[in-house]
Amino acid sequence: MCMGSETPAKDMKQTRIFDFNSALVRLPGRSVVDGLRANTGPPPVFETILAEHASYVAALQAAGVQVTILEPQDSFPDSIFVEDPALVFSGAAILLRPGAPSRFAEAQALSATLAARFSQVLQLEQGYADGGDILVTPGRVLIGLSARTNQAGAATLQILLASIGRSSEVVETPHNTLHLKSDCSLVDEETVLATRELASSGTLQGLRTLVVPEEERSAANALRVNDVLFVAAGYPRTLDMLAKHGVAVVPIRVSEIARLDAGLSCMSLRWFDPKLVYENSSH
Ligand code: CIR
Repeated sequence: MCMGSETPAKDMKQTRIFDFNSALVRLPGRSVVDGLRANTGPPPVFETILAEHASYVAALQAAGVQVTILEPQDSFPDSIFVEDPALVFSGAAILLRPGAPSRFAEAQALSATLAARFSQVLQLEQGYADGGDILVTPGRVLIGLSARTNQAGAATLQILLASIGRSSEVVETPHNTLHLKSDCSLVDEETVLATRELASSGTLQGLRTLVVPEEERSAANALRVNDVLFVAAGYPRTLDMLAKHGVAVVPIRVSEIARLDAGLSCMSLRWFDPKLVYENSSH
């Protein structure tokens, strides 16, 4: 991968919080159709999920990210949503404790994969926390309390984050929302896309908010990767608003994945690996 810069590659570092050169994803297994979901609509179709996942991986690669694709894990129907069992930064990873019983052991299943990629792997030892409840902003890490993330998990996570130099804040997640990031996502260093409910709660203080139209709530889970913002396809007013804001938007179809209460951020773990830049520069 060419990083395209006049800076000597070995000196390159993450300059913005959403500059990523590495990501982990997990292929959906056939059991994905039995994943957790609150909605009562028809179950998702495996082949369509597979196709949506493939487009998502291609979009990450096109955005300049080297993607490691893990084998499916049929024993964990929701294991395609790798964002929930771990939290990663440049150089450090934290294994979380997912709050849904059927997902709890997903963190352990990621342990060796993370140990091979991060010099420091910390482990949450108490309470519960899902990665979907964690929004990393330039100033602080927001940890949303939800049905999956409790006070004990959030407080313990704050200690781990402090140990790797990250300040954090525990916030409320809107009622009836699965995860904090079901309702918001980072657009750029100063701006967050959010539902009206979250935007008016005071939680996002200090950040500019772009509010999604009420009928396009599901568009709030977007994903900023390098110079582009992935947004769920099918939400024209949100796409229009973001284009006017000046960000390069890449619509991605995730309507089948949405049947599992999931969106764009949950299907990957993303980070900047300075070693990868150095290795790539040597050949
Ligand atoms: C679950 O209920 O855990 C999955 N069906 C969806 C997880 C979505 N994760 C995310 O938004 N980070």
